[in-house]
Amino acid sequence: MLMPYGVIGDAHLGFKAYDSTRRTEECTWCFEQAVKLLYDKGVRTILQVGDLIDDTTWPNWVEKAAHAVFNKYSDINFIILGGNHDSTKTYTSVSALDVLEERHNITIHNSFKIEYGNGYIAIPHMKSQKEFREAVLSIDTYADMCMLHSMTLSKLDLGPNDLNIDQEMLDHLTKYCKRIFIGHQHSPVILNDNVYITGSTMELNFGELGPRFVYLIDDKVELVPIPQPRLMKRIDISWSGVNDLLDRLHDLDEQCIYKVVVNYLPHSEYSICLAAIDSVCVNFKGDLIYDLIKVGHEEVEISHIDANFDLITEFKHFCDDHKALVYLEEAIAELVGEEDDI
Ligand SMILES: [Mn+2]
Repeated sequence: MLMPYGVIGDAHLGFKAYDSTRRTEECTWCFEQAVKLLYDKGVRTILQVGDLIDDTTWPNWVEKAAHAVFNKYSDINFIILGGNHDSTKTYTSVSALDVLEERHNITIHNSFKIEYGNGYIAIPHMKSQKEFREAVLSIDTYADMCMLHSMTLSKLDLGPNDLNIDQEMLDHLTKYCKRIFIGHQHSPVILNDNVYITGSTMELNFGELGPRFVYLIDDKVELVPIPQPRLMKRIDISWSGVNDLLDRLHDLDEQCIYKVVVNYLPHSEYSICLAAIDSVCVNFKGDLIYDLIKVGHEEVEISHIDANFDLITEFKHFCDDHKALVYLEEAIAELVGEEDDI
């Protein structure tokens, strides 16, 4: 691989949010900015770490816009990894990603197994955590860089769509690859000098806000911020009537995307709040989503979930704490005894 080269994170081209075509367009705009930033620094090889496209298919107009970028930068060699969004989910049909390979300046790695390129290792999205883990631990070839698409050191109980690289896998990869770039998580994180979670090219939701970067790799790694077309802002309001709500939302900036969260809303005033906020939405030319939280349903902020617990043990503790439930426990034990396959 020729130095310098660049790395770009999840682009999610065709991203659909808030029923906003404007936001979908901005997604392609951010991707183009990312390419341009690297191009202007002399980069002619760009690796993209998965989820270039938001789905296995994309609207015609998004496809055209993406091709316009690839045409404009036709002397860039794009090396693109299959992510969980754009790999062929049914494993039989063709993904829009695979069709992109017909372009002269694009190489796609989307075969559900490890592929070795010129100076790099590509680990695309795979069908199971087991295959992913075995594949990573089987690597015995040295490379300048490795790209993959997964959660990193996650303690979450992952769904079939999420792969996870654990510490053992990461240690193994680090032995063979000088630099590791990981796509999938949308907020960028530098784990150490060698391991980068790239983050997406655009802020995609209110849970993952913050700056976005492209990565310029020469002797060292330089992070270059990607400009964002619109700010995403969250407004928290404790309900104290319609007038107060309308007051707080009267001068919204069209250059922002808002999430309005109304808390402590009495059940009896839900309808009037809904009507008020709908009237704000109708008159606002930007994008706004809202969450109306009734009294007794306060939003729980989850910053960390450790799913390493045993459900039966937890249930036993629960029963111990609630003596009245002891009969239920016995009843369940009896049932389990009767039917082995429960
Ligand atoms: Mn992903």
